Amino acid sequence: MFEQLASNLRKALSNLSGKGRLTPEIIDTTLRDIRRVLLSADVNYKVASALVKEMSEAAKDEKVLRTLTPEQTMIKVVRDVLTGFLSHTPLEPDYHSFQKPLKIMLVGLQGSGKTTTAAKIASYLKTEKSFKNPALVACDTVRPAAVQQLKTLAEENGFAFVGGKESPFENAREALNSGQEFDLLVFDTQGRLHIDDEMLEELKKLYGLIQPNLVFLVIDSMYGQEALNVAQRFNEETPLDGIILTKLDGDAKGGAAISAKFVTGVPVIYVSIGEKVGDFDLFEPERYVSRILGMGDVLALIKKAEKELDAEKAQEAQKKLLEGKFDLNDYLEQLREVKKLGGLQFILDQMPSEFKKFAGVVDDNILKRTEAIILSMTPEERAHPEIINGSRRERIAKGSGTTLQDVNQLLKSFYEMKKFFKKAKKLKKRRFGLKLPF
Ligand SMILES: Nc1nc2c(ncn2[C@@H]2O[C@H](COP(=O)(O)OP(=O)(O)OP(=O)(O)O)[C@@H](O)[C@H]2O)c(=O)[nH]1
Ligand SMILES: [Mg+2]
Repeated sequence: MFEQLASNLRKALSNLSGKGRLTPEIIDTTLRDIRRVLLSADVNYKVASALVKEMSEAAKDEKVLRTLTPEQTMIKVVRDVLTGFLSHTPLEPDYHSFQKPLKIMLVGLQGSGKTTTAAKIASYLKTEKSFKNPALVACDTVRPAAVQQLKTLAEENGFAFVGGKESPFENAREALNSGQEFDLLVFDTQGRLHIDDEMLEELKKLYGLIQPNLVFLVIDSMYGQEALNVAQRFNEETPLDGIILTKLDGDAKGGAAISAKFVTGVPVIYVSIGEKVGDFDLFEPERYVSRILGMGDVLALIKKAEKELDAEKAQEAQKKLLEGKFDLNDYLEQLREVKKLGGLQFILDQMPSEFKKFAGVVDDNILKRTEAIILSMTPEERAHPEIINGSRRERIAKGSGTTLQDVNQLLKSFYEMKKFFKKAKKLKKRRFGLKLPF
């Protein structure tokens, strides 16, 4: 997958090997190469520029991971920026939040892979999301071969098939009104070589009739970023929920995958990587970027360095805590670290029982609010919370969109925690090996 892009990126980064230090000049030269590589992979030029700019800032800021070489540091920067750029949450829709039957409509140009994708997504939802009784519905009835293709796919995979009528509307209606217990309906639609008014008109009508829960645009990645230009038109008639990129097993350059979200405003949710029904996968930016960078060893090393840094930071904070020098800035930083580590509840669960009393204080749901409150304070207030009087508290509550009570509660918890950790200093001496959460 994306062999050319991967090998060119690696080449650009390997120019750094043997360099002792990352100077701004070296960063600029490397990023110029990377920009060229991205453009030659058919990445939209605005996207390439935005990525390189972000990488440049990140690289110049990247002084913390002392254990990494310049080459490894740049790999980390490229990985972080690309991953961040492609990320979206949630990774895929919460399928069970919709009423049954779930209705999915597939749209896209001719030959993009809609019909095969109909079977692929039904199979995916059956195995991964425990849908039990999917039906494939033929709304592309112009060519008899198209109906037969979907029917065969349904039979081969044990799905129901609705497509006996000549009109796509009648087939759609039959599926919607079927007394059968389908929990998933996948509507395959007609594709044209070019997007035209007649096609859009039919899709719009079908959309109105089906009222799908989700519409996926199927895009052939071999067409590069060119293929993305149609998204806007489709989006106007049939509001899109996500993109399915097909034919990633071919020698697609990668541009469509990287540019898709930026150009269309809709994220890539799934990729198709072959003709078989099982050749279908969730698009996970982190995994995808690792694969492009293809440097398993280095990426593992980066992860280790990051962990060491986390451990170093945690130790520093712990020291401050025990010395009673812990302020709201540290508190905020720790909350963020903890969020990264999998949430407070997870950490609390591993703690000795003395810490359980903080369960309320450290509720993960409160984390966001706490962050907002602390960010609404001035630097002086964060460093010296004792100066926060009644009127300042009110201003902070207003600024953070919370209530005075929330602010009071946070400060109270903070003081309690600080007091507790002063005591914990003695406790730590007694209980050798006690690990503090902060
Ligand atoms: N190698 C490869 N081939 C694919 C993939 N997805 C689809 N194809 C092939 O691409 C061709 C077109 O796929 P279809 O599913 O028929 O495309 P479509 O969008 O329904 O086409 P129309 O109905 O003509 O608009 C078929 O030969 C598929 O087997 C993929 O991920 N990899
Ligand atoms: Mg088709």
